[in-house]
Amino acid sequence: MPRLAACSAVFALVVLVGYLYVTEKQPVSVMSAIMRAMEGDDWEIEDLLPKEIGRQSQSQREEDSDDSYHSSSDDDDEDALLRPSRKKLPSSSLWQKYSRVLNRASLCLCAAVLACLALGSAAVIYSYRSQPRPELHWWQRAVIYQIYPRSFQDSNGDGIGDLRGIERRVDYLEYLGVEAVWLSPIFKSPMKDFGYDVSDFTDIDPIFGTMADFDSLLKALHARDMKLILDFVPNHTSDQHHWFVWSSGSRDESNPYRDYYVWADGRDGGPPNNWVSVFGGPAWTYVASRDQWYLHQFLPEQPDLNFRCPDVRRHMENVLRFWLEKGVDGFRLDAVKHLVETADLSWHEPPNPGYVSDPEETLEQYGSLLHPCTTNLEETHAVIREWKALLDQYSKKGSYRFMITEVYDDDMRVLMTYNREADMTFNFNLLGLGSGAHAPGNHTRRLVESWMSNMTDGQWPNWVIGNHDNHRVATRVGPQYARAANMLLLLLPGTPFCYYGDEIGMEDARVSYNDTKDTFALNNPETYETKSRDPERTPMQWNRTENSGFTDAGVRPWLPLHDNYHRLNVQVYCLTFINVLFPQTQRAHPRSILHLFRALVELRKEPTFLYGTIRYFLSTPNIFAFSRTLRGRPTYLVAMNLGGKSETHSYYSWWDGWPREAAVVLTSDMDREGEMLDLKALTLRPGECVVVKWGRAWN
Ligand SMILES: [Ca+2]
Ligand SMILES: [Ca+2]
Repeated sequence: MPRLAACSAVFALVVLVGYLYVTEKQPVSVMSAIMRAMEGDDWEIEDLLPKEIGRQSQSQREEDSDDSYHSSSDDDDEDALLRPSRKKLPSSSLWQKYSRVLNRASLCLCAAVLACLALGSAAVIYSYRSQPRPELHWWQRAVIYQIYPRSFQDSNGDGIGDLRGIERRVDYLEYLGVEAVWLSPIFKSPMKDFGYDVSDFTDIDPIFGTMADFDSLLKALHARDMKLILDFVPNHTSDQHHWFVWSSGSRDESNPYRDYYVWADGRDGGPPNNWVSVFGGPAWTYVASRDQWYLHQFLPEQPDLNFRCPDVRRHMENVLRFWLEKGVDGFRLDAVKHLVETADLSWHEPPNPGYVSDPEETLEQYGSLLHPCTTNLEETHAVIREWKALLDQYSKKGSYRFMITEVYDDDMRVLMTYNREADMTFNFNLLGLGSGAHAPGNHTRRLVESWMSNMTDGQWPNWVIGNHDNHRVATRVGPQYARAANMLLLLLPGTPFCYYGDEIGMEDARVSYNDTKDTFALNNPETYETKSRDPERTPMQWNRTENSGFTDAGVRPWLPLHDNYHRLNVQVYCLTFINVLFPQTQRAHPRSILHLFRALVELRKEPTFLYGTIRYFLSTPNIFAFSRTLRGRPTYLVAMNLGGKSETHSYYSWWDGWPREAAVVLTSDMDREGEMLDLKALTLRPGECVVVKWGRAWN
């Protein structure tokens, strides 16, 4: 619309100037002619015509006068004496007709010019007047902070984080500005997969505390207007869950839990089919008491529930109701694409033609097969839709109950199907973020664009740069790019998910095999370092004291701390000469990554970032730049250099209304705020990201 307005105005001006030019550059005569016409006065064509034509016209009229006007009245003669230069044209003259036509045409033209100017002005005003914006849900406005409970804060000196510890850090969460917290599983569990093997879905594991501790934490978060999202792990239970204990006891019809899990008879002395576990090796384990095999798409200690059994569906719905009644604000649904399997358990899964085997792997790998029998079945989608409907019932009671699903899949159509069924499905595209020499600028644009362009109307985007199953972003992209990665996370359209510690740039710790706790890694001793998820799960680095404030001094934390915790922590002392004399904490240090994160959280509250559209302005092998625009609000340009060398580009664009200079709002090093940057030649250092803005709010 601004472009339409500008075009209208420019068109009007061009027409006006052009018209004035052909009228022998005599704007005064044009205006005076208009005024005379409006006053009903007579006027001459010479006023409007070029001089040659005017002179020709004059001589013609004199000839005509000799021939035809010799009998004009005395009054006319007197009038002619009074106004000798403005003799009337003969009524039959071609020039008179021409003058009338031109007279009317000029009036119409002037009216059109004025109309165009008015239209242009109105369009400009309209385009900059903001329209009412829809009310966003809390999960659309919030920065959601993922806490891995074992590693956030220990309160009782056993070296393992717990609920009371998290409550002790609620002030920190409020300080960060995050408005929702997602807790990885806290339910009763033998911890073979650290809480993702649940033995009681409606009780708290003693390692994390009690139900009273949970109630207290929920109350503390709500008191600060923060929401709590729980992990819901529906695909499987622990093999210690009483359902499985009963189910594996016998296959007699008298056993009420007989069909709670996916049981099948063996084939040729082996498992029922060729299915492989996500963690490697067969997805089936034999149980002698039933003389049958049970399915586990993950660890053998995580038997898959049978979602074709109505009682299982009913029980799992009741689990959701239990926590909803307690006031929990939402759920993250774990591994949902694995929920339902084919009814015929004799089917084999086909080999993956694109799989390249690794000679070091001792177990058959999940990637060696395609998985049409165990993932993304229509019945799975039906279950998810049922749960969404259940949450919607509770949403009507006054607070929205949020649901996000976890699905790792390469097919964007599959992901968008899940995205429509829940409020969102996780967008893991940015886990593929790169840096340095591998064209990370263009690559980042592709990662962002592929999600945004595949969403349909009404869907809401989200972004993840780290979680408990993937190496930390500062390790993946390099510490010098961690700030830019956080800026990308918080300034793209949609909801950002921040993994604990990424706000201070925590890095993967090196965990020896002897210290390794992740069963996935322990099952693959030869390749444990590539498999282990322990490095991204090490304790939160709060300060530089022993154990970094995570647990008491002298206690052995459940995983070793990263040895950089002395210099990289929430309350770090910067060991420069100045700071030795005047110690500063990261919280106090005005340019720390922690302060950058908080500034980003604040900046994200600007309506342009909450509601505005994204436009991909520039991507090169090193640079990714996008703008965020919202009618009636300032426009922002976010430009980052994810490559290995400095690059200078022009970000000026007259056509888009982008100025030559714009004010810096924020930079990754927080050192240029308030400066005016020359957008015609903006240089970005490796890892540098700048946010500039122009325009002003019209409401
Ligand atoms: Ca503890
Ligand atoms: Ca399943």
